[in-house]
Amino acid sequence: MKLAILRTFLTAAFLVFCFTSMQAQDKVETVEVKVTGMMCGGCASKVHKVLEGTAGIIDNEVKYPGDVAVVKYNPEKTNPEEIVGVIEEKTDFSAELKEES
Ligand SMILES: [Cu+2]
Repeated sequence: MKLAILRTFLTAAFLVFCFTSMQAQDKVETVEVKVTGMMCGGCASKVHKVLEGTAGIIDNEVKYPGDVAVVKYNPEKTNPEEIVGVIEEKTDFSAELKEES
């Protein structure tokens, strides 16, 4: 009888643990930024490196040709406007948010 209670308690504790560790994970959102002015793959990798070094950005892929940066970020640490600002400030290219479709 006691064993059954203990087992129930352990199961419940385990589920709570799983739930809290899921909650603790970083939130991730994705934004697409149109980057204008890139002339080659080297330009794209420059933008990539700038984004890589920016706080709150988890992952990013800069496409050339295509002229778009797909940026995964933590919405608690940065936002799309800031990401656009960083590209404009630290590279020679212009950036703007892609229209949501
Ligand atoms: Cu280039």
